[in-house]
Amino acid sequence: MTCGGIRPDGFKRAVPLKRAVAWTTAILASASGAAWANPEPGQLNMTRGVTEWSPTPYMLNNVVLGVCTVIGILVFGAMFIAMFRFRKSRGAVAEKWAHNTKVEIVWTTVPVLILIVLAYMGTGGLRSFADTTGSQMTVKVTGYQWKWRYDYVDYKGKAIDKVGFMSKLDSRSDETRQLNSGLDPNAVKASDGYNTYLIDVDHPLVVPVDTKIRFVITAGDVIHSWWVPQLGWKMDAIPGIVNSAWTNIREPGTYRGQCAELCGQDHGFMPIVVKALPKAEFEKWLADQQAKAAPPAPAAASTAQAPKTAQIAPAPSHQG
Ligand SMILES: [Cu+2]
Repeated sequence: MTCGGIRPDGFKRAVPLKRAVAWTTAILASASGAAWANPEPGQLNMTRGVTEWSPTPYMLNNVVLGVCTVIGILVFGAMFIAMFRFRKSRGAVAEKWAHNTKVEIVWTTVPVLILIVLAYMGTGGLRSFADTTGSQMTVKVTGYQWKWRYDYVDYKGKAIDKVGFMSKLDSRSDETRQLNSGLDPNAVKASDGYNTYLIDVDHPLVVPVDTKIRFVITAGDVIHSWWVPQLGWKMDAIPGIVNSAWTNIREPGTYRGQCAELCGQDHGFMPIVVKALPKAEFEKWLADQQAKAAPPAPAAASTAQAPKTAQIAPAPSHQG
């Protein structure tokens, strides 16, 4: 508006109709529900996410952005008015007074009150995020150069044994990204036509919806960061430290993310895919995984193992 007042012609030239339409479309798209599924190129605002908690950071972001915008307009508006309307060449003469107690009280008190309100809201958001009590499932996430490992620890109070796997960049993206591969990145697509170049994996993390899931997050080599925007948070994966976080996904779907901590030369090639299934489908998937992990015939396997163990046993007698 200030620019329009000064150079109306220049302002009109600078914002052609086409660009205005494109921006309006982008704003409307990010405000509609369609934008919450996965980040889109040109998306302006952060995503509202798909979980119980993700609207909290979204709301906090919008409030803070609103406050910043209002303050910015007031401060820069006052500054530009002072510079242009009261400039020396127009004959303006500066006042001689230097202090105004009333104004100073107002411009100290108002920002303090704004900060107290923002700190109160932000602390509330962090407290609810830190509370992993009442989780119905635990998944251990381990970051490695340059892949993720997921281990299912428990579900509905029962320990899960031997369900865990590595999750790394899908082979099509990996082949395409090689130097002089000659392959087209735009051709790497999911079945629904979504371009999944560098954001797809061989084994996604499969979780149920409407379940409070606790994540315990660590790393095996350097610091990584596990980040899926639709969950509303990211958490550092640090060797020797176990961080925790939680989520409760409301809508079934495929949610994509990436490592968000510069972790080495292939940092850009360790995406994250979370597949949220309805509970019944997840339980079936979990049962299948447990069946695969179980030894095929327990009795036969244990007797077959026995001689092997026995072969190792003579070692101490060698020393004696
Ligand atoms: Cu990483």
